[in-house]
Amino acid sequence: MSALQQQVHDPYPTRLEHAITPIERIEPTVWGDDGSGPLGAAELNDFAAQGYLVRPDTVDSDALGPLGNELERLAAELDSDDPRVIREPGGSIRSIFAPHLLSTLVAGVVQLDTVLPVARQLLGGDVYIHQARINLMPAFTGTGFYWHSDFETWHAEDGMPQMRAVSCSIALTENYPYNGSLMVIPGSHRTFYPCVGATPDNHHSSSLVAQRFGVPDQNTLTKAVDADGIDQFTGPAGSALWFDCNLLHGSGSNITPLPRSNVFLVFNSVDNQLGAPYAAAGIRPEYLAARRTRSLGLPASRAQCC
Ligand code: 6CS
Ligand code: FE
Repeated sequence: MSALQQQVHDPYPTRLEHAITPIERIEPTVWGDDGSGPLGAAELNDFAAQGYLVRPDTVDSDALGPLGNELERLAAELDSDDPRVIREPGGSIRSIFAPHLLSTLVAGVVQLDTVLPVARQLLGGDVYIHQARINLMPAFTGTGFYWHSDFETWHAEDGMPQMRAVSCSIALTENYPYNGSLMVIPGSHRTFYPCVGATPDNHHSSSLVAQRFGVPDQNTLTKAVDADGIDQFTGPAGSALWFDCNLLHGSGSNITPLPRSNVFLVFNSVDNQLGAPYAAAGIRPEYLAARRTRSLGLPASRAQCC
């Protein structure tokens, strides 16, 4: 164990030498209640049970054009060797990280009444952006994302202590069943699946294109799917998928002429700040795992004036 790694008891051990029994989730999935935000009791219960929730009309149709243009601007302006730009094996852009710091339009999406209040309600209070990215899943060349739990990576490599983070994936283009849309295993967020294999040094230089460490084995995935099946997030541009940090998800490749561009906003509770990695030798760059954080506070519409 490197000097950086946590010396404290690790409730979610992973990146091990050999397989161990899956671990029942310790934390609640929903931290707020139906009086603390826009989600009603039925939606909160759904999210707690399934680990995800689809919310149509999260971004207005009149904002989608400018956001699409912004994506093209970022893709054109960022240097080809900018580490925040992740490329597909064939060279097309796969992801752009930290778009909320590069674009005021994307930063504005964070503050929408259909976004920030939902994150605050699910996480039970003040939140900040742990990570944001645009996954472009480009036409013909978009390669998939193998099954994984984001929390497994954020715990092992970023030192995220608890399962108290949530992702909001907003479709910027239509998400069809056939253009690489996100698949989830409903209910899988209630179990932590420790993975075998030590984290390679500088792992993110490969994992963001094809993740081979920190992924569940095929036996685990088969059992999870046998038990709970697979759901898929599809819908028009402007729709949002909220999913728990520990929900198993993945996506297939896109061989269609139809890009599946989604912006992913990852909210973390201010009470769940990153520490030393639990299973990695060093910390990851700020654009992957924010450590210089600032609470987003209340939504602009609720901020007390004067
Ligand atoms: O390593 C990460 O943080 C990223 N990797 C994946 C496969 N999903 C979450 C996140 O974008
Ligand atoms: Fe992921």
